[in-house]
Amino acid sequence: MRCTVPLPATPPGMAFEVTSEFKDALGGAATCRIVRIHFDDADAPSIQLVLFTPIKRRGKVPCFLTLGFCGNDSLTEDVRIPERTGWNFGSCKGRGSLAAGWQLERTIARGYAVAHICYADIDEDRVDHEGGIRAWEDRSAGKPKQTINRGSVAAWAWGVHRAVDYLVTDAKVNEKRIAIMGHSRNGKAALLAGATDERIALVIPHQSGCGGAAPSRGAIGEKVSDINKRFPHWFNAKFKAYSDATDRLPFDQHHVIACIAPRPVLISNAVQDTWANLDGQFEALRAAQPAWALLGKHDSGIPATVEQGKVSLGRQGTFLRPGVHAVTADDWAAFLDFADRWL
Ligand code: GTR
Repeated sequence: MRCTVPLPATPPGMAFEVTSEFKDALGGAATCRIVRIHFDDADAPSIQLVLFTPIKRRGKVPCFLTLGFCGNDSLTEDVRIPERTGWNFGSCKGRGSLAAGWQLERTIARGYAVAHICYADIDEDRVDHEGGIRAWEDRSAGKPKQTINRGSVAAWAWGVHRAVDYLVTDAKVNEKRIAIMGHSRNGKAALLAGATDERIALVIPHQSGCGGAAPSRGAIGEKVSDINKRFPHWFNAKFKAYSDATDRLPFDQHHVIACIAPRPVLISNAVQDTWANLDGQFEALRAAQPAWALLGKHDSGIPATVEQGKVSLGRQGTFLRPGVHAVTADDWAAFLDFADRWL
C-alpha cells in the first residue's frame, strides 16, 4: 500500500564512496565494506554505512538494514571499523559494546547480510543540535537552526531511505529482499521508513512504543503529551497540538502500520517494557489487518493473545519475550525465524 505522505526524495548530489573493504571480518565469515554516503558538496556531513556479507554464500543475499543509536564500531571488536566521532547518544559505550545484542555472526551464518547506520549521522538526538545532515541542510538553505518541532524521527527514516539507495546498488545484496530493523526511537523511524518506501521488503519496528506502533490514543505507558514534552524535536508542531487531545487526531498509528501492507511486518516487544504499551501495539497490528485483506493477503494468524517466547509467523507477525527494553540474542532469533519465512 502506498503511503500518501512520502518523505523527501533522494537528493541529486548524493554519491557513494567505498572507503574500505576487508574479506576476513567476523573470523573470516564475512566481507566488511564501509561506505560513505555523501551529500551535495564536500563540506556536507555524510552517513557512514557498514555492510557485512556472508563469504560462503554465492550470489545476492537478503539483507537486514539496521538503524542504531551508536556508531558502526559498536557492533564488533574489529579495529578496522573507525570509531565514531562527534556527538554520541549518552549510553553508547564504544567499540564492540553492542556485539552481544546485534548477533552479527549468527545472522551471517544464516545467510543474511547486515548493514548498519548510526542515527546521529542523520540528525543528532538533542534539542540544541549542530551535527548531522538535517542540521546541515538547514544551514545551507539559510534557515535558522531548528530546535523543537523539527521531526527527527522522520529525518532518521529519510536517512534509512538513503541507506537503501546504496544497498540496492551493492552487487552482494538482493535489492528485493531488504529488511529494516530499528529499536525504540529507531523503531519509530524504522516503521515510518518501511511505511513510506516499498523497496523495503520487511519491517521490524522493535519495541517502538508511542509514535511508533503504539496507538496515540493508548492509555498505557508513554502518552503523546509525555513524548512531546520530553523529546520536542522528534515530531513536528502539529503533533504538539494533539498532546492533550489525542481523540481528535485524524489518524492513529495502525494507519502507519497499514501502509506496509501487503509486505510482512513483525511487531516485537518485551514483557516488562510497559512504557511502550505492548498490548496497544498488538492491538494496532490487528486494527491494520483490513489493509492486508484488501490486498488479498488477509492474515488470520495474528494471535488473540500474544504468547511469551514465541514468534508468530504470519505476514503480520508478533513476538513477545520476557525481560526489558533492549535488543537481545532472543530478539534476533525471532527476527531470523521471521525473515526465513518472509524475506
Ligand atoms: C524513551 C522514550 C520512548 C523510547 C525510548 C528509547 O525514553 O520515551 O519513546 O523511544 O526512550 O528510544 O529508548
